[in-house]
Amino acid sequence: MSKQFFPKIGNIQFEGRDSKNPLAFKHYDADELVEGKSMRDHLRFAVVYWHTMRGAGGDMFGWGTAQRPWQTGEGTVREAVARAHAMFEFTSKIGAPFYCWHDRDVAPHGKTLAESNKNFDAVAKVLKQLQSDTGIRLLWGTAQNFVHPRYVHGAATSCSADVFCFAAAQVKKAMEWTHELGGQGYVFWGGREGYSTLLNTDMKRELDHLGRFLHMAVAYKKKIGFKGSFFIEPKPKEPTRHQYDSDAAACLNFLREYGLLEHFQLNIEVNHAWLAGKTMEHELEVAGSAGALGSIDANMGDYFLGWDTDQFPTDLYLTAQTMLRILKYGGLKTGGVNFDAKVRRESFTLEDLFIAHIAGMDAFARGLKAAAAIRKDGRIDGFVKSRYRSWNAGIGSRIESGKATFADCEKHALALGEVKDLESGRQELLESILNEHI
Ligand code: XUL
Ligand code: CO
Repeated sequence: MSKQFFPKIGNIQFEGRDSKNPLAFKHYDADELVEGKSMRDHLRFAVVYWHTMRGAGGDMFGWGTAQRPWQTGEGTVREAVARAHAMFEFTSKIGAPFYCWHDRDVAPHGKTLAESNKNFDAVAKVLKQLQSDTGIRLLWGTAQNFVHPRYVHGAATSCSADVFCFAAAQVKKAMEWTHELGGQGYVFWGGREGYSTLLNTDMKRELDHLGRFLHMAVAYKKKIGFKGSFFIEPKPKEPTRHQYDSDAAACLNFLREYGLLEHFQLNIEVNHAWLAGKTMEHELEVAGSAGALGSIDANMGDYFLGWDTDQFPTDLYLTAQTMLRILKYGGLKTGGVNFDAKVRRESFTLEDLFIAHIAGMDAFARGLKAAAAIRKDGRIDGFVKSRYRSWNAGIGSRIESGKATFADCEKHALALGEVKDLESGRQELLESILNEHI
């Protein structure tokens, strides 16, 4: 083993709920079975390269604060290789089975595309070796098509065809390495695919270009034989004022319109849902009911701040309701619970990286257990089933099966005189049942 970056911290162990050790799991026991499946396999945790390795904790008012000994500031392949070792040491010690990257988190930008590709090849070879040494797998890869100034007007939706080609070349390369590293999926998040003012934007043309771009990606996937899933990650705003993939429904509509639906699923992120004015469970339900629930980016926002704060998900109501939806739709298959989350600027030590992931993993373990208990309890499900019972027979069933007409509905209503058996929605009762399990 090369130089250790976290020499004082060993593998994080499960110590049970009474443990006061900040560097131990209290609830996440990877081997514990929930609904007959291990927590490891339910949750499929992934660590991200960008926040965990690269985030320095800078903000608009101050420099980075984070202690990250692998960040020497050289911007070289040598530095990137050291960072890869730090990443795998961290991911092994925290006990996450997966990790995720953007191409440019892994290796430095070159002066030309050819040089960037060369840098990426050099570091990705090291990733391959580290994956085989540790057994850690790639959940998904993606291309960072938003940092470089050439992407100022977007990537696939840029007004410039030249920029489109750079973006396509980057995705091509990132897909190749995702495939080579056995990635379970590949993510498209529209970093700057959107606009700031319609005064300078031909929106229809930009959307057509995005559709073309994704069709090219589907064709290339087939060409190289990549069998992983394609995921689109909705986000309504930031960096642009209006991002095209604004929420789950908008993404599904876009995919349908451009004939892409069969090739994509969604990667739903909590903070993005909140920025769209939606709950995480709403977004999961929209994706799940369309058969397109692929993966999640686990984090949360702050109700008092209006932007993408990407905090570690520690809210048990959030994790329980997230896991309820995921279990309802049969669990995560090629997706996972990916910590697209960053420690606060004030939490700048190396230890905080572990503590934050432990907090998120324990919160998801509790959420999973609560969701399983709610399902076993059956009162909430039973209530919902019973609420719709008028559709199971008679006029309801004839409407559902497409046999009834407006005239039949009118005849039914006239015969009834008035609706007599409307029942309470019992929101407070259901919330208190949820509380019983949290
Ligand atoms: C940005 C975001 C990205 C994607 C991957 O808000 O969530 O990190 O997850 O490009
Ligand atoms: Co994300």
